[in-house]
Amino acid sequence: MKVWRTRVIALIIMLLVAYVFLQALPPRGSVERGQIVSYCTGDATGDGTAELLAISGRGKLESGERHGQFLLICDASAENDIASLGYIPPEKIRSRIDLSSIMPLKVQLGDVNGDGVNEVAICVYKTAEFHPVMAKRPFFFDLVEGNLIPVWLGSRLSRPFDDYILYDINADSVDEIVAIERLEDDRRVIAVYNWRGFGFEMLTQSVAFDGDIVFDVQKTEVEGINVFYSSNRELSKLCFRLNGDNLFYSAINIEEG
Ligand SMILES: [Ca+2]
Ligand SMILES: [Ca+2]
Repeated sequence: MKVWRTRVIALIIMLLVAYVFLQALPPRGSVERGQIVSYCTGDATGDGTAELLAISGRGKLESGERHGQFLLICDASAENDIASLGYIPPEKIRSRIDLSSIMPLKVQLGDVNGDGVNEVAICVYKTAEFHPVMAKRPFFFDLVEGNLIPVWLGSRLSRPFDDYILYDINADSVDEIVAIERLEDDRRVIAVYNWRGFGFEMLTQSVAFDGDIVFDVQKTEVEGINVFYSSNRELSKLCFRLNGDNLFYSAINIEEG
């Protein structure tokens, strides 16, 4: 009798452990944090409510940079789920667009043409008709009824770029493209582009830098384009601002840790 009681208690404990374990697993159809390559939130459709846009997938470029396969259109509240649960639950995913043929690396929202509605900016990795090598290219779409409608599928900017953000640097309520570009001698410049109705035209660019530049992705109180610059094992933070048509920067040294 005693043996049976012990076995029953052991079985109940095992079932409880299994139940707790299954509860902790993401439900079927959810997208885990590790599968999210890039995401942003904002009003992607111009209806006054925010969405969360995410690129999901497990691809990797030769450089080690991650790329995805899908663009997910989700409820904006999915941002909290990514932080608290570690995944986007299936009921928050409204649609899933297959972009595997253009290898998406990054998704951003910004109004680059000044019509008051955000465009969906997707950095893709692909060849172009007149530039048949694999490279990062800036694509812009409108999101209409769950479909991506091309606005401008750029084959390139002025030079190969490492990364770009959308930022209204001249405070005219229209976002500019701000790109970290590579010169032929491998130095970097920050270049700013404006929409001109048929494409983007360079507004201004910075001096050239001997070293690596990456955007500071933390939202900071400092107005301007904030980047980290590392050169000769020294790390500094640079903040770029426009003065007239010229791009100036101030620098703060940071202890490299
Ligand atoms: Ca727009
Ligand atoms: Ca602007």
